[in-house]
Amino acid sequence: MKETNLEALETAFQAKIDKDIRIEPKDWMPEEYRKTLIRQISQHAHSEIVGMLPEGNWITRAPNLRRKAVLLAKVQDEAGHGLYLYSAVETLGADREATIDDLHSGKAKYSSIFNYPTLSWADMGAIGWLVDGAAIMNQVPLCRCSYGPYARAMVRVCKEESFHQRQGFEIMSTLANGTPIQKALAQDALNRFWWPALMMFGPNDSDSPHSQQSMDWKIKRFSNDELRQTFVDVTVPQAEMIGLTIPDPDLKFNEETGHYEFGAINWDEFWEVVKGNGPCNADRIAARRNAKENGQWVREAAMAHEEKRKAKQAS
Ligand code: FAQ
Repeated sequence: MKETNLEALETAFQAKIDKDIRIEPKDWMPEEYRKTLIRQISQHAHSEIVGMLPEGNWITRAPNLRRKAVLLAKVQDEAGHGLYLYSAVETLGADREATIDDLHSGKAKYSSIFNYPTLSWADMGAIGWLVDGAAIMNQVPLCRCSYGPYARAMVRVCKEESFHQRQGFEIMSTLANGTPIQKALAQDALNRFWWPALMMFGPNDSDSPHSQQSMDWKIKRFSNDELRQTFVDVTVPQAEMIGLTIPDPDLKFNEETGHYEFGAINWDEFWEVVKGNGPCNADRIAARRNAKENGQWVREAAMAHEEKRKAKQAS
C-alpha cells in the first residue's frame, strides 16, 4: 500500500476513535491495533477458562446445596465468558484453536491470579469478592472499548461478574460473622488473596509497555494504577464493614487526596508467576491440556453426528 494511502487510512481510523465511533470487524484497522486486541482478548479468554479451575475444585465440597448450586452457576458463567471472548478473537481473523494451543504450550499469558491455590471454602468468598471485584473494575470500562465485538461481549460479562462479586462478599460476610474458626478462615483467605488481587491490574503505569497506545486507541480507558487505586478505595471499607483486616501495615487513608495509600507490591513475585513459576501454573496448564485430550472423543462424536444429520437431510 502506498505510504500516503496508509497515512490517510490511519488518520481516518484515529478520527473515528476520537469521535467514539466503534470499530467493527470489517472496518480497516492498523495491524498493530488488530494484534493488540488479539493479544488482550485471547489472554482474557484464557483467564476465564483457567479461572474455572480454582473454584471448580470446590464444587463437590460446597457446604450446602444452595452454595453448591450458586458456585456451579458461577463456574459455568466463566465458561460462557471464555466462549464469547474466543468468538470475539475470531472476528479479528485469529484462529481459535491456534490461540488455545498457545495457552497449552505456555506461549500465551493468562491472569496471574489463577496460579494461586484454593485451600479452604473461604477462598470461594475471597475469589468472588476480590478477584471478581477486581475483574469488574477493569471490565466495566471495557464496555466502552473502541472495538465493537469486545465491548458488546463485556456488557453481559459485567452483569454476571457483579453477581459473582456479591455472592463472594456474602460468603465472606457470613464467615466473618460466624464462629471464631470461620472468621479466622475468612481472614486467612483475605490475607492470601489481597496482594495477588492488586497484581491482577498489571504492572505500574511506568512499567506497562502497552498502556499508552491502548489508551490512545481507547481499548483501555483507565490506566493499571488508576484502576488499582479505585479498587483499593472501594474494597477497604467493605473489609471494615465485615470486621476483617487488610493485610497491609502501610495502608492509610489520605484525607487530602481522598484515597487510600497502600504498601509496596511485590513485583518480583508477580513476574515469577507470569513467567510460569507460580504455585499452580504447571497444574493449571496440565488440567487444560487433559481436558482437551479427554474431550477429543466428544468432539469427534459431535462431528460424526452432524455429518450423519447432513447426509440424511440431503437424501
Ligand atoms: N497476569 O503493558 P501491560 C477474571 C502482562 S478475568 C498476567 O500493562 P496491558 C474473571 C501483559 O499481558 C481476568 N500477565 O499490558 C474471573 C503484558 O504482557 P504481553 C483477566 C499480565 O495488556 C474472575 C505485560 O504484562 N482480565 O478475572 C497481568 O496493557 C474469577 C505488560 O503489561 C483481563 O484479561 C496479569 N495480571 O494491560 C474468572 C481483562 N497484567 O502481552 C474466574 C482484559 C499484565 O506483552 C474467576 N485485559 N500482564 O506478553 C486487560 O485489561 C489488560 O490486558 C491488563 C494488562 C490490564 C490485564
